[in-house]
Amino acid sequence: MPATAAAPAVPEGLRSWSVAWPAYSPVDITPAELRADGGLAESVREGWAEGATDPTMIDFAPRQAVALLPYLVVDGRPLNPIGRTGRTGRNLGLWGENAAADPVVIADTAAGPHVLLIRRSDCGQWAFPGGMVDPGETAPAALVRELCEETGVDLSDASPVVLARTYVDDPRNSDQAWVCSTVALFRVPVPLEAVGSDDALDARWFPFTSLDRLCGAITAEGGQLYAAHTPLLTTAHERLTWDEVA
Ligand code: RP5
Repeated sequence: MPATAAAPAVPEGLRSWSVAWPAYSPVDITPAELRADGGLAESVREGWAEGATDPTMIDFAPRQAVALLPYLVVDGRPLNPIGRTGRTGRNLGLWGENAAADPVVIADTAAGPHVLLIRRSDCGQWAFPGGMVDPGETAPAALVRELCEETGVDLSDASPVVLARTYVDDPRNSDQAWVCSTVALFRVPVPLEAVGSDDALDARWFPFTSLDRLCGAITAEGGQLYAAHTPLLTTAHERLTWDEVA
């Protein structure tokens, strides 16, 4: 993940696009490799990102029709459905919504539930072994592909439970490009062997009797939880608690 410039804080009352804010001046987070004046780097031409440097050249109607979260397009520009972020431009593969898939893999051990996380190579933080849904791919297929690519764990025969289709507060989000994810729960009886690979530096099972316990285990070894996944972990833990009492 290329470094993102510090964005000006957006006061809660000015977040909505329906509130006028003439002085709004978001910081442009487009990295050099996605800029027209950077000539579009080789990696872009090879396909990790779409080549358009101007979102107004894109027909968003087909994308809006399949978006996880509805969004508006005004003057040819897609508008982040949660409102102003303080950042403009694009630091993701697509303008508008970038669909991700995040597998929450839980091992039900005698010592309580453990969750499988990977250490991201871009920021070094611990996160779900998720990733972007490829063009033409379904979210269920992306869930098992990303899990297998990043940890070596193959759960292609499992039947996951979808926990959420939700916005992700990814640090690469801007007013015109953002991440939404299909988050699904996989339960396995024992911690399966997991090895960090692809863009994961490491893969590890962490105790998940509570979010505090998980954070404690991560910080005890000098690590950090990927903050954008905290709300997703909360949802997952609520589901585990619900399954226990149901
Ligand atoms: C997060 O980034 C998503 O929740 C998903 O885990 C991940 C997708 O981006 P890459 O890992 O492909 O960079 O926003």
